[in-house]
Amino acid sequence: MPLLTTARFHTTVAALHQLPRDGLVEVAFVGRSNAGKSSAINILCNRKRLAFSSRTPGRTQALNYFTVGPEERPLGYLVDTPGYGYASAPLEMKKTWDQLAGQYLQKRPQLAGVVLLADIRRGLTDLDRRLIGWVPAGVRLSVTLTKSDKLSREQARKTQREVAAELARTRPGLGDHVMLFSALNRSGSDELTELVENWIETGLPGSPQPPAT
Ligand SMILES: Nc1nc2c(ncn2[C@@H]2O[C@H](COP(=O)(O)OP(=O)(O)O)[C@@H](O)[C@H]2O)c(=O)[nH]1
Ligand SMILES: [Mg+2]
Repeated sequence: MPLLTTARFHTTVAALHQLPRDGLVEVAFVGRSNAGKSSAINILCNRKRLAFSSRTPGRTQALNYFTVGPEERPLGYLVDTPGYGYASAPLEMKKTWDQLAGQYLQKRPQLAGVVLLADIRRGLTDLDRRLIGWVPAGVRLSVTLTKSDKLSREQARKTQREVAAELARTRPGLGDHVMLFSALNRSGSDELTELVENWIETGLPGSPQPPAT
């Protein structure tokens, strides 16, 4: 069975001390509120409402964990993070984001990779750039431009090239990892699935491979 289709809800983490302690690798999905994080997780896992597609952006201020892998031998977690950049979010909420998701991204040893999702119509924003700066050098990072169905193929490719060029200047190799994605028509979903599965299967960069069973 394809790895991500085994995904099931594990837990909601509202404070750092609640993070799982089992050491399984994690792949985090990050991005502005409304960028399409939950929709993308649902598509990758081939489930309609696994990650709740919230109609109230900025409301879900917690990390949501989904387990992947066989029931008896879980391989890792997908982590849906709270969106940032919700314009009318009270300051308290913004602080919570920095303390929880911000700290999580910067300090989590189990973090194997980060998928940053950005609405293709907006491109990268300063909040996205700030977040990219937080991802430690050893953690893999990929940028996915969501809602590609909203632009013509030509316009989408143009934005992809522009974002890639900017990222290539920011972080070595990152320009090669800009993908186009649509939860509406599923374009790009095979590519993103493959990437995330690969990150989970290969584990933490630099760590030994799990023994073959
Ligand atoms: N047209 C289109 N709409 C999308 C796509 N992905 C998400 N949306 C819509 O954008 C809104 C926010 O999506 P959601 O997944 O909840 O974003 P999140 O806040 O980042 O988790 C919802 O109304 C989705 O239906 C996409 O690929 N294409
Ligand atoms: Mg969401």
